[in-house]
Amino acid sequence: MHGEKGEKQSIVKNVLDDIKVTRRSFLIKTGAAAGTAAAIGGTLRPTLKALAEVGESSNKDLGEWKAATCQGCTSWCSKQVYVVDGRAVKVRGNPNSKVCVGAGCIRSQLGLQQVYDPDRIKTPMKRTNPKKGRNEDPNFVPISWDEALNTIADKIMELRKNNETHKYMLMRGRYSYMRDILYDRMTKIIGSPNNISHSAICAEAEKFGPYYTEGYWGYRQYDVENAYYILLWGADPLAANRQVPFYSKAWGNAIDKATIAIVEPRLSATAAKADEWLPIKPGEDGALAVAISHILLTEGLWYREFVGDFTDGVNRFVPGQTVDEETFEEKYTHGIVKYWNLELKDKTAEWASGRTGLPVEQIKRVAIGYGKAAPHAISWLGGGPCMQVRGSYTSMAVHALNGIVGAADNVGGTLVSNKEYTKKFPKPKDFMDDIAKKGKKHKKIDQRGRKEFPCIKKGKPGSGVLTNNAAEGILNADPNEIKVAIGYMNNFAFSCPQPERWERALSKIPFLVHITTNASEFSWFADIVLPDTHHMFEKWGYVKSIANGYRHVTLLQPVIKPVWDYKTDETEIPWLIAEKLAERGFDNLIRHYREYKDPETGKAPTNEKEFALYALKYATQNLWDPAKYKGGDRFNGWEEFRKVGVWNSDPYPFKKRWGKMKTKTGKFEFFSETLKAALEKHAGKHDTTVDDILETCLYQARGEKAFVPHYEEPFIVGDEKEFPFIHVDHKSRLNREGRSANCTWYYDFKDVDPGDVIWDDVAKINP
Ligand SMILES: Nc1nc2c(c(=O)[nH]1)N[C@H]1C(S)=C(S)[C@@H](COP(=O)(O)OP(=O)(O)OC[C@H]3O[C@@H](n4cnc5c(=O)[nH]c(N)nc54)[C@H](O)[C@@H]3O)O[C@H]1N2
Ligand SMILES: Nc1nc2c(c(=O)[nH]1)N[C@H]1C(S)=C(S)[C@@H](COP(=O)(O)OP(=O)(O)OC[C@H]3O[C@@H](n4cnc5c(=O)[nH]c(N)nc54)[C@H](O)[C@@H]3O)O[C@H]1N2
Ligand code: SF4
Ligand SMILES: [Mo]
Repeated sequence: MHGEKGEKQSIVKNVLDDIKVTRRSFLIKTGAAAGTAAAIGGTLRPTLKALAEVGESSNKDLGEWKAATCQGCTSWCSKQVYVVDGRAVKVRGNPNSKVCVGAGCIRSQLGLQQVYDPDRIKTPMKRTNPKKGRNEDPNFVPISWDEALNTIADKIMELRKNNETHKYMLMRGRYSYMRDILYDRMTKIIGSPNNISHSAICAEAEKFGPYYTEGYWGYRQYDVENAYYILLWGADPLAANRQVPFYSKAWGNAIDKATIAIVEPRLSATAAKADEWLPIKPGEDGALAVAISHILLTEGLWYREFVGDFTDGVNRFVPGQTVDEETFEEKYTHGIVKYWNLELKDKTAEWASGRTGLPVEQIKRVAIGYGKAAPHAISWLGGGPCMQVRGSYTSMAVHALNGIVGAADNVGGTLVSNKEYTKKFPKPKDFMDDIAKKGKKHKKIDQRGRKEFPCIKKGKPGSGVLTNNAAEGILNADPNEIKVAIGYMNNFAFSCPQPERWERALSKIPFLVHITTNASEFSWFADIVLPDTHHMFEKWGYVKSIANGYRHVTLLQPVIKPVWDYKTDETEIPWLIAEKLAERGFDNLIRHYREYKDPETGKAPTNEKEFALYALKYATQNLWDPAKYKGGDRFNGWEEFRKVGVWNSDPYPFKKRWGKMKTKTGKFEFFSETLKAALEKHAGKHDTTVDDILETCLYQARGEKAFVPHYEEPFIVGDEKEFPFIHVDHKSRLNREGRSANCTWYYDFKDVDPGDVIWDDVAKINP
């Protein structure tokens, strides 16, 4: 961590040299999509070479490019799949997407191995060993779809008969926007509050900062091509994070134009190509962010057109001294002086250097470089620095930099999502009977909203999910036991911290269903496993994504001949369950689903396949129906949209949100009135003070500091004497979230990540 500067530079240089030489020689041979695969390893291994060298011209007559969508990560790229005789043979970026700009990603190719994985689950299965546990073989045996669905419907009916529908639970991992059919509507109409998503193990804290400063809860996009400084915090957009294809394509120009600095304990792919690598001590990002803010203010580098100025133009931000709020007139921001007084005035580079292990000169150089590039200076927050205990305030401090330099909503800055016009599915209310209404009123199994769990998503206490704590709720039957549960496209016994706790929790659920393509750690505890379609090649659905100043809505479509009898998690399976429930005298769900009519013919669906298609046409109608046109790309109708596969929004309206941000004040809040209101509301619900809430939640701030971005010491678990390392993990360039581990190419090309070797696992230690 504290190595000599020269040492660090030579490491960077070596990696850089490796990448340059092999990448160039590689590019001569093949296209860019598979480019990085051979970049660091140097040699081209046969499988991928074969794939890459099948040029478009050589097999033009054999097959057809069909529009599809990849969900290998949350980039949610629009793709095209080359299909020959009903079989997918290769994948490329969809040139029709303004978000992906036709660019590719090496990880998408692994989808081919996933869909034809000989280890895929081919038929429904049931457990024959009633005992559950890590060392208990479930002894699964194949059963028919009919038997599987009948059993599931019987279990749900039992809950309904006993007035205990709140003991039903739905767990969601990765999803498409068809999710509400299974996740929301089905759970509500059965009568349970317990739909639990994976979001809290994904990126909720990353959304916290942007929300409590500029009122935006969501992923951001970055105008890298117009930026003069790009400061990345634990985000590795050439390998992970979001919109890898777009940023990989744009990065060459970005590097030419902008200074790129990356704050990362690890030498990531992006760090290896950056101007500055700040190998920070893990968990100390908040210290660096407030020190940079301190320097921006003392050096007079804030962006006056956004933040405003001292009324007499004299800079009173002097280290250690408080400033009179009356002397500063703000424009589109709120509370810059309060932020200074409450937090920044003592947070010097020297102080931050002691916490972060970074040299004082580097902190100053980066701060000044960043400030001089204002307003075209991006502060780009990834999950690493904030998806940890006390990470919310780090998230605010890092995002607040965008406010100080006026990069929020600005050219060369950080942007929110463009408008899109998809429709919500029909409302469930009329189909919820008294049992359902009563069941739904129970508290959620993840215990959100309790005093120790504010979960203040979008300013509403108790509204955010607490994924990992659901295990605790299940184990302690608190607020109630869970008797019947369904999980889909998730693997909480693997993807959640302390997965062993999930193994115990899942063992305790008397009846568990897993809807999945492959048997995973989660499936091991299931009573019934249902074989699911693969999202990229076999499913109807849609997702939305942003980059390049656009938003796209891209279609998931069945583009290949199915090899086995799979059914789709978010549409077909809930329909089939609804049919079985109707056979048992409870037809509310199927009556609800029949409302999802084909907008072209007005026909109600009569089977699961029609339902999947009509539901998608229903949700996307405003995008493809010329009579409903609202903006963005225009289509003649469904068929054209389906062929093109993607709708693009209008271009980004820069600065439209200045003064109209969705915060309490409408401004970019350094003193967050929005957070203050949320915390006070939560404290009020528990008849206590905000300070007491902070103490209960293990935060260090007290008083008004709780409402400004600020430094909190990292919460490190374990004894430093016993284990003098801090563990940090990251996403490999080949990780399709938790879903590529069964692909041989994953191991064959593992060395695309700096420092990795093929067919092995590597621990990297920061020198
Ligand atoms: N150590 C560590 N843990 C992490 C992370 C990390 O970086 N490091 N990242 C976190 C993040 S950001 C996230 S979002 C979560 C993700 O964690 P989860 O939401 O739990 O998702 P995955 O682990 O990707 O597991 C998905 C499962 O779905 C199944 N599956 C695979 N393909 C398909 C398909 O096409 N359809 C369906 N229905 N099922 C499929 C497989 O059984 C697979 O195991 O993990 C989190 N956990
Ligand atoms: N290749 C690939 N890309 C993906 C995914 C994938 O599975 N594979 N999954 C997608 C998903 S679901 C999500 S949510 C996004 C998340 O993408 P990111 O937001 O980029 O999050 P992570 O990859 O979890 O972590 C980012 C980086 O944080 C670093 N890090 C860890 N601790 C610290 C710290 O204390 N300080 C700093 N500064 N850095 C730290 C890690 O080294 C890692 O490189 O990625 C998406 N993109
Ligand atoms: S793996 Fe991620 S970045 Fe790559 S194509 Fe799929 S969604 Fe896009
Ligand atoms: Mo995620």
